[in-house]
Amino acid sequence: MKRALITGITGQDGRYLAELLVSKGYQVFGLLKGQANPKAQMIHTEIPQVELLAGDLTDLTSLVRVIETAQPDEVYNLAAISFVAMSFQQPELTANITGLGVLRVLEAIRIVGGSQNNPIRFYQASSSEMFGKVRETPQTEMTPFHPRSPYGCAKVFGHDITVNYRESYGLFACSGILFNHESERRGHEFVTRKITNAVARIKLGLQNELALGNLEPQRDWGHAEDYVEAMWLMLQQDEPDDYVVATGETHAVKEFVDKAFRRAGIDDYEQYVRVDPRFFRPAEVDLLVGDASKAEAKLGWHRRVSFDDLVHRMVDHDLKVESELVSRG
Ligand code: G4F
Repeated sequence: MKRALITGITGQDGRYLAELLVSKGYQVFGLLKGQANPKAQMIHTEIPQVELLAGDLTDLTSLVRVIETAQPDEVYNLAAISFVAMSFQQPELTANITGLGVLRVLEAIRIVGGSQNNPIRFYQASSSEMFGKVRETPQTEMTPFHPRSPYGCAKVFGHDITVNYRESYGLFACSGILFNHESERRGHEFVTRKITNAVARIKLGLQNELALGNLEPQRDWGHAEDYVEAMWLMLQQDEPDDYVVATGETHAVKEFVDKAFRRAGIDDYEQYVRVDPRFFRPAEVDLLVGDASKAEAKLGWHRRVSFDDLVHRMVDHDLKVESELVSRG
C-alpha cells in the first residue's frame, strides 16, 4: 500500500486529492495545523480513511516529525495562504507560509530521506499567478515569471526552490503550475464561488445585490477534480519535471457572472451587480491562459469539465444548498 502525505488537506484541492488517492488504495495522511482545528471534523466525516497529523508549515521540527510518522512515498504540498487579496494585507505571513513553507517541507524530506530504493517524491502546488503581468500568451513552462502580488512572489520562490532541490540533491520534486481551478467546494472568498453563492441567494430572494471588484480580468478556469489528477500523474513518471495544467480557454470575470445568472434564469445580471472599489487589488493580473500541451502529451492528462459545465455545476450546487437552508428555516 502506497502512503501519501498532503499538506493543505482541508482545502478544496486537498479534499479532492485525498479522495483520489484513497480510491487508488493509498494510505493518506493530512497535515493539520492549530489546536482543535474545526475543519478536522469535516475531514473525518467526508474522508474517514484519512489520518490527520498535527504540524505547521512554519515549524520545521513538526514537519520532520510528521514525515517520520507518515513514512510517505509521496508528499503533496498544497498548503498556502492562497487568497491573493489577503496576501496584500499580510505579505510577511504569506512569504513565510506560501514561500518559506515549501523550503521547510523540502528540508524535512531531505532530513528524513525515505529508503534508498524508494526516495520520497514531492509535489509543489505552483500557480499561474507567477506569470502575473504575462510576457507571452498562452503561458507555458518556459514563460518568464512576473508576479503581481505577495502571493505570486511567494509562489515563485516555492517554485524555484523546488527546482533547485531537484537539481542540487536529486530529489524527485515536481512543480505543477496550475491555472485557476474551482468547484462546488471552493471557498466563498474566491470570485467564482462568491458569484455562484450570490446568484443562488438572489434567485431565492435572500440577497439583493452582488458587490464585486474588477470585472475585466480574464482567467483560465477548470474544475479542481480534474486538476488533482494531474498532480498525481506527475509523481508517477520516471523523471521529475514541471508542468502547466490549464484548459487553454480564457474568460472574463463578467462572462462568469453573466453565465452564472443565466443558469439561474436571470438574463440581465447588471441590475444586481455593483462594482465596489474595495475589491480592487493594488496590482492586477489581467490575463491568464495556459498551454497544457506538455501535460497532455507526457502525462496523458486531459480536462473533462468544460467552462459551461463548471459554472452550471457550481450554480446548481449553491441553489440546492441555499434552498435546503431556507426549508430548514
Ligand atoms: O477568484 P480570485 O480571487 O482568484 P485569483 O486571484 O485569480 O487566484 C486564484 O487562482 C490562482 C491561480 O492562478 C491561485 F494560485 C490562487 O491561489 C487562487 O486560487 O480572483 C479572480 C479574479 C481577480 O482578477 C480578481 O481581481 O477576479 C477578480 N475579482 C473581481 N471581483 C474578484 C472580485 N476576486 C475576488 N476574490 N472577489 C471579488 O469580489
